[in-house]
Amino acid sequence: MNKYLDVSKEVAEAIALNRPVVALESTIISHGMPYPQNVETALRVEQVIRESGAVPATIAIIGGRLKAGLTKEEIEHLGKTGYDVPKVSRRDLPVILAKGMDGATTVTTTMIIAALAGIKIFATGGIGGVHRGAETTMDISADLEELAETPVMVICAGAKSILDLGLTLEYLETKGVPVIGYGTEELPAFYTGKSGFGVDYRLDTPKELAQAFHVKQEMGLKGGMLVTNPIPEEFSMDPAVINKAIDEAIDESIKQGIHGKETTPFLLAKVKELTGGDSLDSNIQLVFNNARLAAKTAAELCNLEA
Ligand code: PSU
Ligand code: MN
Repeated sequence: MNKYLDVSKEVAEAIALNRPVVALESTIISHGMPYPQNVETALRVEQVIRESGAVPATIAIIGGRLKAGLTKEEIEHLGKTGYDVPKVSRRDLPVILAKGMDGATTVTTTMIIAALAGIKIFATGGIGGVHRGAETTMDISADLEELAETPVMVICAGAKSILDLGLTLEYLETKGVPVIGYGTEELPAFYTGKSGFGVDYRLDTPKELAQAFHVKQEMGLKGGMLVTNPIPEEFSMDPAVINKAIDEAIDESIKQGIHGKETTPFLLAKVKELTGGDSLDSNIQLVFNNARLAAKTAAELCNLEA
């Protein structure tokens, strides 16, 4: 066990008994949604995972300790503190731990901590990727490098078109990360099921997802797998409305000179503001949808590993 890692009793027992566990990230709590919807969603998504037969492991850094499995109080603390909790990516880990600070984990650091704890399936909303204009800014999320390195399956609703989705797919191809569409041949674009870009493979059942991941592990190929699960039709947004908001948010971020780790949280908040909260409802629903698929896939993976 890593010396900086604390795994909650419930999560440790489930792992030891080969029972399904699903990792959840905490930047979505502190930086991805406003309070109190962030805390409500974080607690409800844990409930959804339990109802689907798995144990949730929400991941964060508390007092300089890597945590897999948070208490309700810890989730509330992260949600209430919001932007004042540092957003922690791979490069931030050493200093945050050395100083004994709290941190919200992104997809990158949630994958790192999940892998240290022995958790293989992780559900979230959207991942980071290659930003629009990256050819000059070089703003490419560390999430993509992590998917190339760390053996965790990330189940998301694709990526928001705050990113350059075409370049994000090219980057993942170069890095050898399989991009799977769950029940679709088209990469979902978070708020809508349609991006106009194709995925690498379409798989249609949790068992097929687990089998593909299992083969990758048995082969000893490093890195994870990206599963993109379209938002349910009834919660998907009008592409014209959401794309207009995204374009405006990006213009505003350029005008204000936003850069680095602030970019993604700024764009997420701005899009929410411009769409009057409709995007938040969609965001919450797609997280639940991903959590259900992750729980079922984790159960199938346990069967294969038994
Ligand atoms: N995209 C979303 N919601 C999020 C994030 C991204 O739609 O909450 C968060 C995730 O934690 C992701 C991180 O890992 O932002 C990526 O940040 P950056 O682009 O700075 O790498
Ligand atoms: Mn960035």
